[in-house]
Amino acid sequence: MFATPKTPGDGQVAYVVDQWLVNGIPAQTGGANFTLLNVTADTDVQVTFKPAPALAYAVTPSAGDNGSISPSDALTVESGSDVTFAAAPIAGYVVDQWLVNDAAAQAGGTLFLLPAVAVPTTVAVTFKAAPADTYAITTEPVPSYGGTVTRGGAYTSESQQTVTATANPGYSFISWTENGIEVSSSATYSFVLDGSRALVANFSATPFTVSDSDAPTLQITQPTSSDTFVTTSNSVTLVGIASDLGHGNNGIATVTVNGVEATGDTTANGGTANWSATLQLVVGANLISVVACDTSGNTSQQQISITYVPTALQAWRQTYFGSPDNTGDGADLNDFDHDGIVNLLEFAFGLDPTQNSTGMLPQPQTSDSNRVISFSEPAGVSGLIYGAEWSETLEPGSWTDIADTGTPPQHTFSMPIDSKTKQYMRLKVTSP
Ligand SMILES: [Ca+2]
Ligand SMILES: [Ca+2]
Ligand SMILES: [Ca+2]
Repeated sequence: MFATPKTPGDGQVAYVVDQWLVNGIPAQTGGANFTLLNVTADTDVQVTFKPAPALAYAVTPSAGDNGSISPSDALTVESGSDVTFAAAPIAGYVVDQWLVNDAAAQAGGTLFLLPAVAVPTTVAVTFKAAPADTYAITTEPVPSYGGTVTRGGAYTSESQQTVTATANPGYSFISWTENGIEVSSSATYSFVLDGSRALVANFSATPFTVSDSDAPTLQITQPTSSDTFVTTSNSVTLVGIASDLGHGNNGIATVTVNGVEATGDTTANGGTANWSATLQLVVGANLISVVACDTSGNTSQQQISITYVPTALQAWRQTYFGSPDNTGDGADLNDFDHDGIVNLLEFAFGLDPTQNSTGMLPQPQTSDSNRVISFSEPAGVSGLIYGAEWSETLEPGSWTDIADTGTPPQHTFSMPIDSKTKQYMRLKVTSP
C-alpha cells in the first residue's frame, strides 16, 4: 500500500506519514509504503500523517579584531528562523560592517538581524577605529610677514570649517597648501573637518612698479670743493657717494668717471654707492665728469676741473725721462749718463742728464784774496736750495757752511785765502 501526504498549498505546512496501524495497533512508523502480510481475516489498516519536521541549519558567527559578537558560538536553527546578533567593540572602536556569507549586509550598528535562515549561514562583524571627537587645524602664513591667517585650534570632527588668509600691505595671497600640495587658490577655504589639517597660506611680495623718472643724488666728496683743485701730482683719486633713496628707490646701476666705471658703484634699492676712481692727469686743466645712473636709467652728473701743474723738476724729468716721477731713470740720485753727476745736480746747473757733462759744474775762481764759486741759477729751475761748504781734511763732519752772498738768480760762495795749507770747497743742492 502506498500513502501520499496532501500537497501543501501556499503558506501551509507540509505533511509526512506518521504511522501505519493494523486493527488500531501501530504496526510501522513512517514510510510511504506498508506491506500487510498473511491476511486471514478482515483487517483494518490505517495510516496517519503529521507535519513534516522543520529543517535545521548551522549559523556560525564570528567577530573581527577589536570587538566581540554575541551569541559567539555556532547555532543550529530551524529553517526560516530569524537570529539577532549583538556586537560589542572595545573602547575606541565602532562596528564597521556586518557580513552574511562574506557578503556585506549592513554598515555599522551594534545589532544585526539575520532573517529567515534557509541555508547554512556565516555571520561576521568587523570593527574600525572610532572617529575622533575633534581634529586639530594649524594655519601658518609663509613668509611669516606676508600676511595673517585665522582658525588654528581643535574643532569637532566632521564639522564645516573655514580658514581665511589676509595679505599684509605689499604682499599678495597665492594659495593654501598642505604638505606642499595646493588645496585652495582662494584666500577663504572651506572644508569638512574629517582629519587633522596643517594648512599653509602662501604670500608673495607684490612687485614694486613705481615709475622712476627721478635722477639719483651724486656727490664728489674727495677732492672737496674747498680743495684748490690744483695739484702737482699727475694722478688723482676721486671719491664720492650716489644714492637713489627718495628718488625712486631703484638703486644705482653705475657711476662712471670720464666714462670709466668706478669701483663700488653699484647698490640695490635704498642703498648708497660709495664709489671711487683713480685717474691720470695731463699737464694743465683736466675736466672730470662723473655720471651716476640709477637702475631706471636716470642720470646725474657732476664735473670738476683739476689742474695739474708739475714742478720745474717734474717737468724736467718729463722732458728727459718721459715721467715726472722721482723714480727709475729719472730718480734724483740716479746718474743716468754715468758722468758722475746725479740727475738732481744736472737739473740744478742746467746740464743734460743724458749727455756727458764732465767739467761743466761751476768751478772755484781766485779773486783778490778770496776763493769764489759764483754761478747764475739756470732759467726755469725753481724749488732748490743752493749751498756750499768747505773743509781742510775732506773728513765727514769737517765740512762748514759757506754763506751765499749772491743776489738771485746769482749765487756766490766766497771764502778768504789765508794761512790754511789745504782748503776744499763743495757745492750742495737740496730739493725739499
Ligand atoms: Ca631714481
Ligand atoms: Ca749725470
Ligand atoms: Ca750729463
